[in-house]
Amino acid sequence: MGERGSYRPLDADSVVEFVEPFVPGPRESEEVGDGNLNLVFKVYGDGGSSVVVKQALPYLRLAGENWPLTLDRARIEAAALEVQNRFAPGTVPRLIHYDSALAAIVMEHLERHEVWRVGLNTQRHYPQAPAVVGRFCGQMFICTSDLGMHPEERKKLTGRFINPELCAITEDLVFTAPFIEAESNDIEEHLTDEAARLRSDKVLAENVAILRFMFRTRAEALIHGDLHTGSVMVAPDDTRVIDPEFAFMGPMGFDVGAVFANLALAHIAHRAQGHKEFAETLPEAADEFWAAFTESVLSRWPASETWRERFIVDLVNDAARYAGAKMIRRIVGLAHVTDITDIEDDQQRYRAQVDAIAGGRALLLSRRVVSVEHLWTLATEGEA
Ligand code: SR1
Ligand code: MG
Repeated sequence: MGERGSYRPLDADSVVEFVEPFVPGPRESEEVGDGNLNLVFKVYGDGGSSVVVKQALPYLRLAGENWPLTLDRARIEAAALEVQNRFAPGTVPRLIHYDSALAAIVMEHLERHEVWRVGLNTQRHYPQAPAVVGRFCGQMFICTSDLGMHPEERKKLTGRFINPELCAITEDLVFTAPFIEAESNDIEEHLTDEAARLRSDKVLAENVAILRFMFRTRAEALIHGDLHTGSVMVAPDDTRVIDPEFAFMGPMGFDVGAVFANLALAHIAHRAQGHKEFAETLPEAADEFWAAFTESVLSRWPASETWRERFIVDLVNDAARYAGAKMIRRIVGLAHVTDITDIEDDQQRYRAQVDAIAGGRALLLSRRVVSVEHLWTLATEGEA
């Protein structure tokens, strides 16, 4: 198995054969993929051993075979896991094997973990998670940017992470489609007017075009590229960032903005449902994420370099705008978030959707965001 040209989608039987070198038999498998793109199997072997196998399909799982998608994303994910394990050890799953012909990755099975978004939706508190994700970002940004990596090595890294097709998905689904009439948009009927208002706002269109240009051109560091709360696995004593198939050398603010956007969406969703106490844990999570992130960055950067303070303030400002685009796409674009889609009461769901659009819009239209408090107020109150 694994020869060039021998790609075929794995199934419950063939995946068991595929992992033979890594898991002692007898083995059992189950397909558990609930994401938008790939097949994911858990394979259990003798003596309590187990692994996860993630295989790229030649199309987008969410849309079906009429939306073809490169298998190269499995190579990108394996390479990103390797680099993340090197620079941010303990914060991502261990990479066990990558098979290029099958576009499949064998990795550590995080048995005790659940997806952070699922934990947030069910009001389970994981107090360590925000700081681990903050440190993950800080370590990756310093170690893979010109701030911490030799320029020649960084340029080679850039070559390894050319990821045009997955970047194109983001350019389209985050920065373009939600702001125009697009077939891919998924708009609940009661949001027809709000979505039309977004499409007719010329200043918004201008700001989002600038943001898309920044996303396309700022090869600052190896970013995760899709760092929402569904890309984090949590246990009471352990947190791991998963799913780096969108990784490329891009703007740091995009990952930071993704974390803020998803915490803000969780807050807005719980607030709309009257879960006051849990909603109030989310601004704290945002603060903890940011404190760990800045601590991680500043501790690796000599204090004599005074521009580091300016760098951090500029980063919040970038992150605020990216967060705005990300919030809006999760309401009127393709691929919504269960924080909001799972709200069964129509009035509460509508409230959350309208608040998320207002937050996203306020972030995208803001002139200059200089602190996380400012960012959070815009995101969750829709104004400064
Ligand atoms: C078409 S794939 C939809 C979304 O799923 C991923 O998680 C990314 O966020 C992407 O935009
Ligand atoms: Mg993903």
